[in-house]
Amino acid sequence: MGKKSKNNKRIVYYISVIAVILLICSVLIFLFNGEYYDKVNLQYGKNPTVVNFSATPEFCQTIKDYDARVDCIHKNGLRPYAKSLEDCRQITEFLERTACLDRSFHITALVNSNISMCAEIFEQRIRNNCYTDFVPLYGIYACKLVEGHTPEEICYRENAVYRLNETLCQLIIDQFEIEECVANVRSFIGTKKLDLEQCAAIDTLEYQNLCFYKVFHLLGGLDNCNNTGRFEDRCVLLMKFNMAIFSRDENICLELDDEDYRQVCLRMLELPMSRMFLFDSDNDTLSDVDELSMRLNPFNPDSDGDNLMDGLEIRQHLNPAKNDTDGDDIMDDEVLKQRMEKLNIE
Ligand SMILES: [Ca+2]
Ligand SMILES: [Ca+2]
Ligand SMILES: [Ca+2]
Ligand SMILES: [Ca+2]
Repeated sequence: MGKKSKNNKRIVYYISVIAVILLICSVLIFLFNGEYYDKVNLQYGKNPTVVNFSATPEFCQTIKDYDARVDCIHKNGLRPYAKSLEDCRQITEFLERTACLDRSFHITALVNSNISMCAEIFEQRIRNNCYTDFVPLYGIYACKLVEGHTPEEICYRENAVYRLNETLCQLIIDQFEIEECVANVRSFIGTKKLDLEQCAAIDTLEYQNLCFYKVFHLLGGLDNCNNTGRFEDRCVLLMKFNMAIFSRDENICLELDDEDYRQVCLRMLELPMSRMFLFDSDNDTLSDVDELSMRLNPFNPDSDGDNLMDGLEIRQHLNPAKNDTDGDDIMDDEVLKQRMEKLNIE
């Protein structure tokens, strides 16, 4: 009897060991597959830095950074590859070697959960992205390693978004960035809860739009817009616009109820895929698509007529849809003039 139970114990032990090995293998396959990487980045609403994984065209189009998007489209469908550090070191051309090593360090750091390896990355942007990718594990410790003021703030924002906790946005110094961060967190919460009312309550129109878009999509897209109550029109508009762009179907553009959306849609179909999301019809440095999402006029560089271009207002943290952002009876152009004079004096 004793021998039998000893044998049983041994079998259970071997089965457990095999199960653990299988589990580790599947995790590694999952990580190397790149999906983890892309999803982690997307999850934070951030541009993936490495996009040569087997991404879908839809995924590629969600990447904001122009070069990364083009790269993604070109490489779409190809198997991912991250050469080993040794292979990278064999490359004679300096830039190519550095890029290869950076990519390899980045992936190896993530796969081995080794944040210190990020320090080996040559290019600052990729190095910062590497640190930021450790937010889920290390929280703001990862942000502290990021170099430069803006990337640090972006990292804090990602930390807040990852934890779906808007109070963490207060780590950011700039008031405008705090508001962006809060809107970003709320947009993720709205998406997670599939709560359209929550989306509607977001002040920052860009994030409000993003929240709506994602929830409509998750609720079943165009076919289910009739279940979205008072948001039905918006659902139809966003889903149809999206469908027209991706199927490059002019007829769907023409069905759009909103004049700006219709015009931008037709315009986009005249452009190659790689340019259509960046195209800026009125040259105010905001793309047509961004203007739609902020409900600005894509064909008028100064939507609110206060003599300041839409793009300039965004960069100066003024409201491009109001000629007096804070309602203190001092017009935005005067506010900017005063700021400039102050800078000249100091
Ligand atoms: Ca524009
Ligand atoms: Ca404009
Ligand atoms: Ca303006
Ligand atoms: Ca304004």
